[in-house]
Amino acid sequence: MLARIDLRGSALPGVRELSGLLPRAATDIDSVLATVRPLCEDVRVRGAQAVREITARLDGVDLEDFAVPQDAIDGALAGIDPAVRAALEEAIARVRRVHADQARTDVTTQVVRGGTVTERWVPVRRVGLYVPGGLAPLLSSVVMNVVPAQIAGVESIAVASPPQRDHGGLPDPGVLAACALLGITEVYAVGGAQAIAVFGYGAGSCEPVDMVTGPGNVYVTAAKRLLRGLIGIDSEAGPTEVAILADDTADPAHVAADLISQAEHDPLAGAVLVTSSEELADAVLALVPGQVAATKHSDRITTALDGSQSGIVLVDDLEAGLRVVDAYAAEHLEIQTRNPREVAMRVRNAGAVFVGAWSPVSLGDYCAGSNHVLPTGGCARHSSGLSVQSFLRGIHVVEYDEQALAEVAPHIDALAGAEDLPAHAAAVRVRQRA
Ligand code: HSO
Ligand code: ZN
Repeated sequence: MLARIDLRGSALPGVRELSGLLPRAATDIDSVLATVRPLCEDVRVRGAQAVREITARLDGVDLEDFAVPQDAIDGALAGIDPAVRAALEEAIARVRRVHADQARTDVTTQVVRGGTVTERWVPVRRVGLYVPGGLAPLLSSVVMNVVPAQIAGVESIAVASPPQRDHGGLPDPGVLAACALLGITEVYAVGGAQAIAVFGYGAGSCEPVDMVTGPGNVYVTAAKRLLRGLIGIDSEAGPTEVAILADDTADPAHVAADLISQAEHDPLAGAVLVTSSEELADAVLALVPGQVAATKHSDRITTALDGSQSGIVLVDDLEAGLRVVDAYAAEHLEIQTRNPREVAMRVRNAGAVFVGAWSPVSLGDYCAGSNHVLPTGGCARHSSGLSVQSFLRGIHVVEYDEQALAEVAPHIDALAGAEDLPAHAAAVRVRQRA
């Protein structure tokens, strides 16, 4: 349970070597591509009939039409537990508040007299959101994907989620209720790689989309990789992970609970504590078995915490701890140290940072207002979580008048000459009066 990695006593290695020493799941997308490719191809060629057969084979459900009828969406909302409805409404309101501040406005830069470049922010027209149903029906992910897309101005949003045998072949009712609350009327009961293929190629009543977002298992991720280019994707999400940077002021019961909370997602989930306090490490290790035993999904949590992707990293001091968490680039990073806000502001690499004792990862998963679709597997070194920006494209609109072009023409001439592209220069020269 939670292996120890002791990095104390000698200078830390460079970032690359350091990240090799840290626990992390290795997901092999390539190995499932061979399975996923023919399946996607089948959906492309045979459309709805292929979807029906694949769904019968993989989900054990025979659906004449995988489009979810509106009355099923409305019915799910009517039947939802009022406490869950209230929680979804609160989550939607908070996520909207934060994401409204991400809206972009067009900016025009006057480069020279008579020459402007305007950056137009234009939403993607049609987006498909995938909501997994496997180990947990992630209704909160509906909120995290739909809200930024709506604020960006995406005009057409479709949701796909696996059919559930015990719900008459419909997606999870909580997922449908979340769609209803967000005004989503186009929902498909289709899961896995086949859902991504439906979005990419179109099938049945589902028109092709321009972009697919949302988490999923390794098959979903492989399908996203295959179709990338034809469609845009948010990211190739790997198993979820949390890192906690803590000192001796952290409460070990909080630390243990937060490590366990993310381990609950997946046997491959990563939970990593980075600390300079041996006492804290010992206390957390002592608390984890009891907390795990007391929780519902103790099997997969145990697998996750025992796995080589989880562990406790001991460091000499906070500075070393910061270097370690930057090298790890966690999807979620909690700071449970003295002056946690100051420490948080020094972090370079993390998908989202949770500051102090009262901001656990679970808050961000549901109700902080932040987005929970975040870069995994170290991608936080170069990528951000899902946002309004994810659904926008910046289009430069270039407008020069005759005089402004004439003034810069010699420079274009020189650069085109240096690149041995004389037709480029000629396209400017042909516009110049003799
Ligand atoms: N922790 C997950 C999101 C989630 N948690 C959904 C619960 N439901 C990835 O950020
Ligand atoms: Zn979570």
